[in-house]
Amino acid sequence: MTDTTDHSTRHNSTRHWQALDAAHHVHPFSDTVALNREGVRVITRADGVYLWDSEGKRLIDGMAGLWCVQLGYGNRELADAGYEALKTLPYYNHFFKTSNPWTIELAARLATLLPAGHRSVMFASSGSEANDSAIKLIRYYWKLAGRPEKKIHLSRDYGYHGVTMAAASLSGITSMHGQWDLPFEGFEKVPAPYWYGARAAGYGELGAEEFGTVIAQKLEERILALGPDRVASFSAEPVQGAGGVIFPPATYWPEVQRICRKYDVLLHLDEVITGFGRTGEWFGAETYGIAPDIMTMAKGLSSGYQPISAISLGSRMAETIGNANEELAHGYTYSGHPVACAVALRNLAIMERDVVVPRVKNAIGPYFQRRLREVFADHPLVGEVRGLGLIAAIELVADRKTRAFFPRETDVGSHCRNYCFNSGLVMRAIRDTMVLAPPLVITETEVEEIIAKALDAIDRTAVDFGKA
Ligand code: PXG
Repeated sequence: MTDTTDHSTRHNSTRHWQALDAAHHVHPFSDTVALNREGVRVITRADGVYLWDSEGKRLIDGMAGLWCVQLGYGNRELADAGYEALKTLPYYNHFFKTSNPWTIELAARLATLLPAGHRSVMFASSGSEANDSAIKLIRYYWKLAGRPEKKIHLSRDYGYHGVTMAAASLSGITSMHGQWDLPFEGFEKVPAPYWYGARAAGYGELGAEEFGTVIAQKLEERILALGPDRVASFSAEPVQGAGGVIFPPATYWPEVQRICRKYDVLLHLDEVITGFGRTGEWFGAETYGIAPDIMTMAKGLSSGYQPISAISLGSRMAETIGNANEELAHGYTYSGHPVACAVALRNLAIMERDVVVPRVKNAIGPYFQRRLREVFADHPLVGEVRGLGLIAAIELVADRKTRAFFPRETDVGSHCRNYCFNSGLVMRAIRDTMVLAPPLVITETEVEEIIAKALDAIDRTAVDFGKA
């Protein structure tokens, strides 16, 4: 019999939803058996920086969803923009020599915000699709440029670029590969500029600046070993997000750019997390002075209110691909979806009107970073606090002096994360690195609430692991 229940109206039915979820819904990045034993938390509404679950429990969202809700939840203007587009043109495509005003205006507005030379964009619906598209466009570029043998794609350990077959191949988080026999041939990794982990990784006592240069030069060594004629591209996040919130030393990006130019390797910047104000500039490219050949973005483009991503081309790629004189055999049903574009357009307009990005750079970002350091830098369980703008990491370590990590199986990070959830804070654990990336509209009072809850969780964890 068909179930005609309108589930959206069934409030306070946590167990009912948990049972249906367990029976019918497969969760991303989850152990189904373990999850269903525990029962999912059902999030039923959100406003500002807060979420509520079906039991009425309130959580402060220290992760802006999945690093994406720049303007916070419950933004009426974004909802209205989507509703207007839904009523006017809920769907149309760009395949039949057609376009629509929202897609066109979003592309034009992005062109005013993107790094120099980036004047054209292609749309998709997720970060993974954008990165998959970027790899295709890079391969196409080298074919058009008469160098089809350039087919090796370099990226980094701890890189996260998504889950499609190519994006997962680009990713350097090894647990993402085994189940699918990835990476594909031609996807190679170089080390990440993870200075805090340098000693544990056997690099000895290098200072951060020197380490940045040494790691960048590993890229050069790998290009030379593979043969510069075969290397198509280097893909990297300006700041590595899901791999552990890794900030490169100041020496890293200038050296990487020198190397890419020297060997004619295209630089693909993945701005899916760093884009749209996270580090205090519109893009991480500005923060670090990077001039990418191709860039991918998603998440904050619509504050997560609609699934939308974009690939922007620097002048070199745009000119070659734009003048190919043949059909570009790529694009999705939902590329440039009018509703998603309408919401993204309004999101960018609000960010500009309310000077959201300068506030991250000059006011709330510095406040957040200062308070995190004041509260956690000398904590007995904390090895390092690092961050910029509204993204930060707190390393939980076994020994502050030697920078020794806990054995991986101890899973101190998840232990701490569970305390956070119980006290009503969403803070993510990546290995034993506690991570925060709150909505960009967060207030100082809300920052204090996050810090108080995080301190309580880290104090309790310290007691449990004998570090109090
Ligand atoms: N690039 C980067 C830098 C990302 O962070 C993607 C690409 C892929 O985007 P889509 O939209 O296909 O998911 C991401 C996504 C986590 C977590 O646990 C991070 C992401 C996604 C899911 C979980 O930190 N980042």
